[in-house]
Amino acid sequence: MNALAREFMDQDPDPRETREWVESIEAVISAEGAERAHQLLEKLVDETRRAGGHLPFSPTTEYVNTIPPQLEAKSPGDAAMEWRIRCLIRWNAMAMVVRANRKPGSLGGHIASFASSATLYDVGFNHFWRAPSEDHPGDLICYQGHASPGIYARSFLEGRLSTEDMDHLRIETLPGVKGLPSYPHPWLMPDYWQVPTVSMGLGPIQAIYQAQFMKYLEARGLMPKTDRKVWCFLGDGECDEPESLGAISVAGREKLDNLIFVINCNLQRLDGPVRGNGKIIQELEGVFRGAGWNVLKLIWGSYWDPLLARDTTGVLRKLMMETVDGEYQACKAFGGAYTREHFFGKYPETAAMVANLSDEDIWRLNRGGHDPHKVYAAYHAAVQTEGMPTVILAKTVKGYGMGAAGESLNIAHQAKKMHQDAVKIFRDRFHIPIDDKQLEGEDIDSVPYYHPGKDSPEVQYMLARRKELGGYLPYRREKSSKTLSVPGLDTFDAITKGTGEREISTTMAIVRGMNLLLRDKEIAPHVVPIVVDEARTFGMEGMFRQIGIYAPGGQKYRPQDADQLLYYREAEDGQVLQEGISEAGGVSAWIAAGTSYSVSDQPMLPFFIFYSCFGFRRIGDLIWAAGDQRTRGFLLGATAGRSFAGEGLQHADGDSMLVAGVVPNCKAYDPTFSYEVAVIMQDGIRRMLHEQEDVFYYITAMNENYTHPDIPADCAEGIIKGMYLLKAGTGDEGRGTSKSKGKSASKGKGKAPRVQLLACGVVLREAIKAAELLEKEFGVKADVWSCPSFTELSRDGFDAERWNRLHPDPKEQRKAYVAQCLEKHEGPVVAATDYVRAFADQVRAFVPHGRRFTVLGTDGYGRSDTRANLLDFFEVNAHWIAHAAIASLAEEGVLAAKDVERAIKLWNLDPGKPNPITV
Ligand SMILES: Cc1ncc(C[n+]2csc(CCOP(=O)(O)OP(=O)(O)O)c2C)c(N)n1
Ligand SMILES: [Mg+2]
Repeated sequence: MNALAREFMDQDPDPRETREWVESIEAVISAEGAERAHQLLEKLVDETRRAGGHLPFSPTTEYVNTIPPQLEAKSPGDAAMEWRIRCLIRWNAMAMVVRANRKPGSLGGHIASFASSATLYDVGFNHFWRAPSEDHPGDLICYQGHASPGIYARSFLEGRLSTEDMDHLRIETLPGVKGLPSYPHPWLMPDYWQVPTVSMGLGPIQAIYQAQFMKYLEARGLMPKTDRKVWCFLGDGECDEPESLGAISVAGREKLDNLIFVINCNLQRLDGPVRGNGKIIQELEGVFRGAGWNVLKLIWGSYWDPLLARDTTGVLRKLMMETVDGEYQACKAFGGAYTREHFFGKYPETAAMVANLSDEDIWRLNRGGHDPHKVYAAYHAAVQTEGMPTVILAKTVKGYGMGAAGESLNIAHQAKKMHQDAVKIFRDRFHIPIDDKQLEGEDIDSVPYYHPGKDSPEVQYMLARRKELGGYLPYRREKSSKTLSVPGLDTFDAITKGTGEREISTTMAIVRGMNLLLRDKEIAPHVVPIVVDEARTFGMEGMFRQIGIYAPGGQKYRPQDADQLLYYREAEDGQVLQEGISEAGGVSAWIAAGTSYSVSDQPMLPFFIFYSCFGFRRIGDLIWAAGDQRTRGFLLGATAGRSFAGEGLQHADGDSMLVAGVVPNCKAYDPTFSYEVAVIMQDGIRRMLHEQEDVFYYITAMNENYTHPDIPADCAEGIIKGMYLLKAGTGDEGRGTSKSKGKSASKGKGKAPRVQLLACGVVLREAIKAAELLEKEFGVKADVWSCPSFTELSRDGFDAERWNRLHPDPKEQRKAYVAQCLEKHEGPVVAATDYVRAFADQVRAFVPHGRRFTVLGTDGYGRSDTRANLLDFFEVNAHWIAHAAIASLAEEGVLAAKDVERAIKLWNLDPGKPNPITV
């Protein structure tokens, strides 16, 4: 809206006429209801627009609750009882953190966040959230990570956690001790936490795709249709993360009415106010409404209702709208008298409204998120909403109840210590029956936990509520009740057999592998191919027609290519998840599918294929979250490696294999031949679906086309462990006597010089060529090892090394697999990959003692060119590998410096060429 239009809108040239219109609509509301009034207004707006009045209407509404008091659903609960329970939970959550910080080491933890959201959680636990049971698949709750002390405190009252457990907050390394992670980590509490959330933004984006996947399972007939929901709690500061809001339009577009966001708008983040000079609730209202969400503002508690009812002129509402969050925060920090003067005092009318209230009364005017009645009404409306997701914007006070120790103070987030005076005030405020004597001193014992006993009415009430709602929460299912039988390697015959003359890429081999699975009756329905607008790039468009693209509501248009065999088929029960250009969305969908065995007791087999450069590098944190929550499935990094001939620079991934290797339960492979792909896939499916191991796979796929040999005998175990002998250097005849041109600086007769070449991915084929060159030009015999996983090799090696340090008895000593392989094959070792040197260098320590180890890799910025030129530029092609082999033989004294010089000349290597990492 331009300034002129705004001015026009702000002035009222004819208040009488305005009044008449308002009265008319009031009459409609009282006679026919608000919906009819809404309908009439829409009609009027349409008419105005048709006449050229294209003024946009505000996406925001007044700064008051969306649900008016007369439409609030009433809670069936015992309000007094629930208040007492909440007080106990608040106390124990505070005690947990304060005690942890009175121990040596001051272990940290958070009080203020849960203090602001206690009511939001309690109403959910008492009335809305269903645990999985025979009658219901259960809701999925994403808790705001640093509110976890409050969740533990509830479990403590329920008897699920003991006093000792509570005292083990952030003590997670003591043997035999069940430590409680300060944030939700399924890895550490696998029967409790479901979704790791505290990396800000990851909770919300995961919640959206979990909700999408629940609908997907229903649409495909894999789960019955139910009213289960995904509830996601997030902070108002957290909304600044792109991941928090970046996918909300997906939820709006797909009408995910099984999704509810509760944003705890305590107006503060870590450093200070979220929007000191604005209003975060209004901002979020506009954003979510624009994305097609049902927005429920929950700003004011019941004590405000009489004041708002008396606000016939709208001046209080105007004041509410004008006041910025920084000022609202100050009101809660400085109390009733301050609020009277600085807030209500702004206008005589509002000052008059509170003239009869004491400062105490003004202080008690509560915010919506602290009023269980209002929270209940909002939740009730949210679960009834059809056709759109709901966001509840709940206004709260950060550090509620902490008084001078943190309430509404800028330092609230990090306040984890409370002195005894503050502890006593907290006790009084929440009526905890602990007497002063017990609170003497400043040690751990002077902040005791309080449990009223398992037979107390409070605990009995809590247990009864949870029984009614299907059981305890949080709860995480560790294993699915269903175990799928796994196809044998013979299922993959089509890719374990060689391709003959036909040239294909490993990407094609992987896609073929997926297609073979889609023919397996038992596994097929569980396969979830996930793409982010790159299906065609990777040759997966055949799946569009074959199994369809999931489209809630089905395909409502005739696709442009409808007359073709492989047309773009969208379907309500489509199997492919097409997430558009969003790797964060794709991986979140993959997490949802890969945790479905736990969330829905429905094991699935997701394959998420993406440009490898946009994987670990771009969405690495989500992949860590996937590992933490024991996601099972395949990540496929396509167009992998630095020598990918495409777009250059950051498109050229030279690091994903290295980064994948640091995620503990990620098995990372860089296969070269289609049979290697088959072996890895088959074993992965066995481990994940049959053994139900909590691992996931990262497999790279190349777009380079070449012929693939038949699977050699007995290679499967080596492939899985990370290396096997692919081609032994032939014969053992005397040096210089073979096809070599006798030019080597041979030092006497004897065995031919020998080297070991280790490689993977596209570079393995260069190593094979290098072996031929070495033999032909220098009479050097090279054994070529295919190493699909340097990562697995290094993990095995470090494990053996550690074992040996701890078990010095020679009889108990273990040998790293790399050493076992190489010790029977002599000569220096050269490893080369299409990744940074550090990747293959991981196995250096396990190369048998005294053997020279040279690593070639592709360190540096990527660039575009042909594959051949890139391999040359990064010094990992056959010539550079062969040259490195000659140089290492020379260093060992087996060959001479002039052999190295000859190699340089022979293969046109430029000694003056700058190191690729510098250019
Ligand atoms: C990605 C990420 N960046 C930073 C942090 C550190 N951090 C933890 S809590 C917090 C403030 C959270 O504020 P808000 O979202 O408003 O939550 P509140 O505690 O106020 O409910 C920050 C910055 C984090 N956990 N994750
Ligand atoms: Mg906040």
